[in-house]
Amino acid sequence: MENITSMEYKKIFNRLWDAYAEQNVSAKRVKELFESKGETVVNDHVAFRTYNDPRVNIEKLARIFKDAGYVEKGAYDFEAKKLKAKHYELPGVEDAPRVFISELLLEEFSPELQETVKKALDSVDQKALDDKELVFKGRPWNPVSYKTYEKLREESEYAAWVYVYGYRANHFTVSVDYLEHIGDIKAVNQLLKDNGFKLNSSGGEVKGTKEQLLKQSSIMADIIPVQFEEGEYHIPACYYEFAQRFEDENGERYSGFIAKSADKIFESTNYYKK
Ligand code: OOG
Ligand code: NI
Repeated sequence: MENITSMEYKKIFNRLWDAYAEQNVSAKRVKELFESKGETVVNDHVAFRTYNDPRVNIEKLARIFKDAGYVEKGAYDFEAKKLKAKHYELPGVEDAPRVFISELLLEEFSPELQETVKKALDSVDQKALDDKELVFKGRPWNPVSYKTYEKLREESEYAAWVYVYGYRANHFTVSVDYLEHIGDIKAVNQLLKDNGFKLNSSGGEVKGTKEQLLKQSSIMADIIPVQFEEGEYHIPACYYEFAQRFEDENGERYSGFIAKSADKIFESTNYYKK
């Protein structure tokens, strides 16, 4: 049944997709590649990143989705990367994308990193951060320094990514289960490689197993020009992910995330040589 709530989510994701696809040409090209094979692309999930400062934490980013009917489903810990995450679903709407939001645990980093993030957040009008539309706002603080970006990267690639890109979809994820012609995640990966896309191979090109009920892969983030105080630099932006889910012994399709696989997927925004 299409009710007002189930329409609202479509508007949110269309808006997020437009900004994401414009900035990250590879994602758009991959979607077009799949469509040229007669596929309709359905999103398994869309992911966001943030810091755990109460002004911008997971709960803050989740509001717009909760208001559209989403409910919290799973919570995850990433000890090595010092991150936490939650995922949300829209009950009763089978093909609505899940929402995956992670946050960096600031208190586990150096006083310098904490100070950098605090300064950025302090420079923004609190009203702008309170806006439910924060997920569309990109980076609310300006300008950014390349030197600071590099400094943050020494401690956390994630911290540096959020510092530059702020609030936007970090990645969309194609649901392999809805593909009618491209059989499985291995076939997806082969097609991507044949067309010159660079896979994230950290921990293997396919993360997860049938036994874990979730297999995932991703292409490395596009490297795009970003304007810093010191001038323009090319750095990794957003990536595109692929997910194949399996049914458990009761015939129920798994709907959560696998922390061990996710840990490697995060690295899709790391630097790499072209
Ligand atoms: C999230 C990485 C984890 C997944 O599907 O397991 C993830 C990120 O890169 O922000 O997306
Ligand atoms: Ni993901």
